[in-house]
This record gives sequence, structure tokens and C-alpha cells, in this order.
Amino acid sequence: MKLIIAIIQDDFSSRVIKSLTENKYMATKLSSTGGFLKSGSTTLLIGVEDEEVDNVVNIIKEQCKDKRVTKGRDEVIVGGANLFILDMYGYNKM
Ligand code: 2BA
Repeated sequence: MKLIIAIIQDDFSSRVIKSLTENKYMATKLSSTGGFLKSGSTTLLIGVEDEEVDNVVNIIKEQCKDKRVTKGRDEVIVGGANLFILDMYGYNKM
């Protein structure tokens, strides 16, 4: 199994969650804040079987796009979604 941690721009979180649930994936939504820009984001925890990872990544990709943000004199590109995909030992519901 894998745990996908997806840090998503707030603007896209509703549609990502809608698309995930329509495709029968479970997700936990956490409110988060970027360390650099200090602006709000959404972090999703999504536990899936290994063979489902690509499908979930594609669903997220379809709903998100990057944006340019000005910070002081600089401009940064914030990804629509930043994904961390971790090996997961197991999942138990008790
Ligand atoms: P923030 O930390 O608020 O970063 C927002 C954007 O600012 C980043 O976009 C990147 O383009 C830029 N940035 C971040 N740190 C920087 C630095 N030290 N110097 C110059 N520019 C910097 P993304 O890379 O798309 O990241 C979006 C959000 O995803 C981040 O928000 C953070 O909350 C999370 N994130 C990205 N990479 C991460 C990582 N390796 N570990 C943990 N969280 C990460």
C-alpha cells in the first residue's frame, strides 16, 4: 500500500476531493499552511493499493494547475499540487 500526501492549493481542493470520491477513493482533508508563503493550503491523506497510485495521481493532476505569486520583488511558481508518495506498512480499521 501507499500513502499519498498531497499538498494542494485551496482553490482546487473541492474539485480534487469530488473527483476522488466519485472514483471511490477515500481521502482525509487537513488544513495546512505553506512555510514559505504562509498562505493556506489543503493537505490530503489518501491511502491506496500500489496499483491505484497512478490513477490517483492523474485525478489530482487533472484538477490542479500551478500559479505565479509575487513575494516581495520575486515571483515564485506554486505548484497546483505537491505529492509525496510513501510506502505504507499497512492499514487497520478498529
Ligand atoms: P510554501 O512553502 O508556501 O511555498 C510556496 C512556493 O514558494 C513553492 O511552491 C516554491 O515555488 C516557493 N518556495 C518555497 N520555499 C522556497 C524557498 N526556500 N526559496 C524560494 N522559493 C521557495 P511549491 O514548491 O509548489 O510548494 C507549494 C507548497 O507545497 C509549499 O508552500 C509547501 O507547503 C509544500 N511543499 C513543497 N515542497 C515541500 C517539501 N519538500 N516538503 C514539505 N512541503 C513542501
